[in-house]
Amino acid sequence: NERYEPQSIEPRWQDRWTAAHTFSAGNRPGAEKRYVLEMFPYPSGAMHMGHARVYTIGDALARWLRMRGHDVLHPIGFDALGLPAENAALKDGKHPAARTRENIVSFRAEMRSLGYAFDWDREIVTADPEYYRWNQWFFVKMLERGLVYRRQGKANWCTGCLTVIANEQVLEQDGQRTCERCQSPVLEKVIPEWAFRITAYADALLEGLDQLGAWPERVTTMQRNWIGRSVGAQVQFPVEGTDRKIEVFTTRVDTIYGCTYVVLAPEHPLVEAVTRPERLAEVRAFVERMRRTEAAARTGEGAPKEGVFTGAEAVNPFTGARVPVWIANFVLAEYGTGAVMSVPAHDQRDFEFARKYGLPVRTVIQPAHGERTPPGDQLGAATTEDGVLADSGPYTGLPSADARFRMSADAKAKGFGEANVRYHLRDWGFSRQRYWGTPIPIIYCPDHGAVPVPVEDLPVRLPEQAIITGTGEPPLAKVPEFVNTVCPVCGKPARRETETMDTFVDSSWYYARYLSPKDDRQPFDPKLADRWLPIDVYVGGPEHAVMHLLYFRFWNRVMRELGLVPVDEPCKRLVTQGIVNGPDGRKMSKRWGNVVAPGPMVKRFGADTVRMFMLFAAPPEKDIDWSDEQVDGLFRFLSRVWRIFHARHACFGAGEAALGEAAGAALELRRRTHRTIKRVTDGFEGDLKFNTGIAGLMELVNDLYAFEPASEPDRAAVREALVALATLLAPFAPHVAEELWHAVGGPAVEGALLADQPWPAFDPALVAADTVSIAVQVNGKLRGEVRAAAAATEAEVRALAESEEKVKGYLAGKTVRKVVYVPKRLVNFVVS
Ligand code: ANZ
Repeated sequence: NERYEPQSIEPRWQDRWTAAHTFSAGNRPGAEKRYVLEMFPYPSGAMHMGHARVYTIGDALARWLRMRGHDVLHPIGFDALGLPAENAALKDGKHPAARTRENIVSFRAEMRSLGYAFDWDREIVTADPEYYRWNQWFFVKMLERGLVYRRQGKANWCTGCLTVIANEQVLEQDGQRTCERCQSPVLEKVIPEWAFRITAYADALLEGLDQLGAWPERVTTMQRNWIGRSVGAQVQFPVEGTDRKIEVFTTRVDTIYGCTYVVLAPEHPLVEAVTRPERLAEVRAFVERMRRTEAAARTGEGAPKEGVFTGAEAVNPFTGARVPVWIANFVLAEYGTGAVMSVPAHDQRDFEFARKYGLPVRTVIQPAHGERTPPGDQLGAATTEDGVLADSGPYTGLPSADARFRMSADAKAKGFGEANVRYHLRDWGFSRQRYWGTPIPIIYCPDHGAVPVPVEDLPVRLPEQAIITGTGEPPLAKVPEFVNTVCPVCGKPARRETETMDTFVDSSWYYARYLSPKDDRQPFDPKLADRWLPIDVYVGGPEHAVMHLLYFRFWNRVMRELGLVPVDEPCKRLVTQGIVNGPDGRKMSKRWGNVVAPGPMVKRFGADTVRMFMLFAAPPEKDIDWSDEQVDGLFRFLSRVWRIFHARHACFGAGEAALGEAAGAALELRRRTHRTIKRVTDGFEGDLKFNTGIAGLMELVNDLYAFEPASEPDRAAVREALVALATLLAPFAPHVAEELWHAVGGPAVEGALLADQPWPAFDPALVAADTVSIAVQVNGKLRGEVRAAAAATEAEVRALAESEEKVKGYLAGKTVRKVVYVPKRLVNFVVS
């Protein structure tokens, strides 16, 4: 066929790969393993361009690694449980199970049509009881280890989703707290909930980041900040006239001589106890008002500082000074001890508050060099840097860091404080008052309390016939057949837990389930984990930096303690891909009417063109704009590739033996071929730069068009270029690559597939820095030719020429009288 018609060739190769089980993991037992994973899709809607991009990136890599001889695991599955499917059900009444089933069918078809090299035999769907059963199993194991507990927690209540959501799912912007999923306001609500003790791993997760050198720094930094380790001290301030003590957490105990007041969070348990009777009414009114104000509006940077005096005084244990006790909006009950010592001279928030309420400001830190900080009453803003202590009793003159160390030790010795470490990371509350999730395997017995379901009895199945109301009451509570059960301990009537698990539980360990997806005795086979883990390359969106990517690191550590996995960190290298915007440069969205779906594009241009666009538009990390012209350009490129194979079919039979004789333009073509092999290979190693590799292929194709073969060595050079071109295209445009590789006579063996072939090696000599051919004359007559580096010196060229076989004879026994040298052109020996 003269015309490139992807629609007529692509399905054929997809069938061939499937029939041959080409992408089954484990079929190269002797080879080094590589585990390439893309974040699995959430099938709440149809496949979009963002999916096409992430899977194309991972696929190119997986295909390339196979060609490099590795045993590659490249699985796929569906993250099927969770809120979006349930929210959609509220709108149109379609059962989430039916919706996800349908969407999965269309996802599979689209993924197949894009030619992804997935090992489909390992597909998992988290909504299957065979999968979520193991979520429940992990829950029970973690409960046994004290890593799961029930708490009376302040939870983030989404007013749209009507369920609790994790801290990580709350967006904070301009003093507004909204749900990342539905953009509704998020309120705080006190409710009982189940939580994972991820904070027990705070240090481990922090230290583990040091092993993740191949993760984008942006992501590790976000995780570091999210864990938020603060080294400081806890100090107790006795409250005058009572036996109560206010304990504060500070990272700057070196400033304590400048403490001029103490502040409690409005929710602090001591508020009522310390407030003087005459101030109680005012304090209560303030506290009540703060309860109704969203946390972000209270504590955001720009939020006005507000407070109320309790009438009480506390004693600074270092100085004996009495300072007033206030309550203020900017102190959080959940962080530290819920109380702070305020040092307005050296903390900006405290400074603004002090100025507003006329509280004293005392400078106690001076810069080590340079201009002195004025006394408190003349300060325009807090000076927050470390320095040298001033007006600080026995500590005066010490540098801040030394002072912190000594003061913590002294506090400890005197019994009013100690050094302390605090984290911003909170435990992971994972109870959801929703239907479409893993049922939490707990039974409430009147006599035995919360009893875990014995692991033999798992799974606790999600009933099909739940009524999804969206009222905030768990839908499972309205299914009596589900709720009513018996206590596993005593057999008396009991009730099941009706909450379900956060969908992030599903994605916390799915990468390990792929190892033995049908295992019904254990979550996965630990022996296979020994072979396949960690994930070598994980591709997914940067928006998962602190949710999924932190949870799965946590879960992996728990799995290691359970003896299931051999490594602390689940994933060596992370690639975070950029967004695919619409042609107008805006994020694709129904709202802008700029959505381009992959399905119709594949129908129109073929999968190979869509894949090429995804990889050529920019390196994986960068955002790209969908561009019809560029897509069209890539289609034209593949058509050009197609036509040059047809135009040069006379070269297909050329023997390799003639390659060595290629000279002149044919040699230049060979050099281009080998340089292209190097360039495409480099694009896979180190930083992923598929785009420059593809640009190299374009140049190679141009050179092929420009070269008319006339001799057997010429034809051999063309054939070499064509075979390389097809092979190098294989990770990017695998269908057309197979087709052309077979055409040029690639397969040495019947039934061979390009996808299985070794990746080509380049000849370093042909790749070396530019060379030039230099004519060698003896007494003005052409006697030979040498190739030298373009940058070679006269002496080097002369040495090369003298050792050239054909020239040697003319020089033998003669005396060289003179050498004429024209750089990059000619060397002439004048002899007698
Ligand atoms: C006195 C002080 C003086 C502070 C100074 C800072 C500068 P990170 O680094 O985030 O851990 N703080 C402590 N608990 C708080 C709470 N529950 N709500 C609001 N603020 C709280 O921050 C620790 C610092 O934040 C602590 O150190 C405390 O203020 C404040 F020149 O104590 B500092």
